[in-house]
Amino acid sequence: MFAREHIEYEAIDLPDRIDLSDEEMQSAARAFYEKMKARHTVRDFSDRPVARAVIEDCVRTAGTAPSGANHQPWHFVAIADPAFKKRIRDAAEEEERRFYEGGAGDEWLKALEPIGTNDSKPHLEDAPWLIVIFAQRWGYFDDGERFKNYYVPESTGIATGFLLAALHHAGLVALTHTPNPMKFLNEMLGRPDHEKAIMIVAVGHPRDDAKVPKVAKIKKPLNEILTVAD
Ligand code: IYR
Repeated sequence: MFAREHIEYEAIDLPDRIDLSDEEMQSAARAFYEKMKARHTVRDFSDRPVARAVIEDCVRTAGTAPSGANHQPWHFVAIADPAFKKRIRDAAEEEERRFYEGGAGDEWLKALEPIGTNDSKPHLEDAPWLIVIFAQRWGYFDDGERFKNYYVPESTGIATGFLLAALHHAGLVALTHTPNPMKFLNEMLGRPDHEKAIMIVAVGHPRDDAKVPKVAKIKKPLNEILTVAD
């Protein structure tokens, strides 16, 4: 996407300035916390469809994330085609069988016990959409010359966070899924070798009887996650 004329520094006035009073700021911060606190990772999806335009806007939001040198080293593949979803499920379950049969090692499997995961991944077919996030090790100028990307895991991680927040804000639920290894996704989705799949996000509406692991709702208190020097 980068043309060479975009690689010189030019400043513009800050657009979209937000000017809240201290009180408004406090209530905005609290309201957003309350909103995000109500996000749950859900694996039981209903068959209610989700419009493509909603997925597109959520990916647009992900694409606004900050990134190393603004290279935006990500690509999203959104899949609704049932045949495609089945192929992804079959391949992911094959990987997962190896993982849960011991490939993960005892400590990792023990850590997953309270989450209740196993090698069965019906959500990869049940969810109306799967969004696969690819991280790009390098990019290309318009003229085809290759350039290096920086802070790729950090940048794609932030974009994925934006995506999850956008999906939640749109009233959807999601499940982050990380089959290991994920190389099969490049071939299946026709993505080039310099891209690395980092996550599959299953997206949709929760089933009426959807459950979440009880422990998932225990979040560390602020004094454990924040140290203040003021
Ligand atoms: N990739 C596996 C295992 C897994 C790993 C972690 I760390 C989790 O928090 C949950 C699952 C799977 O998706 O089941």
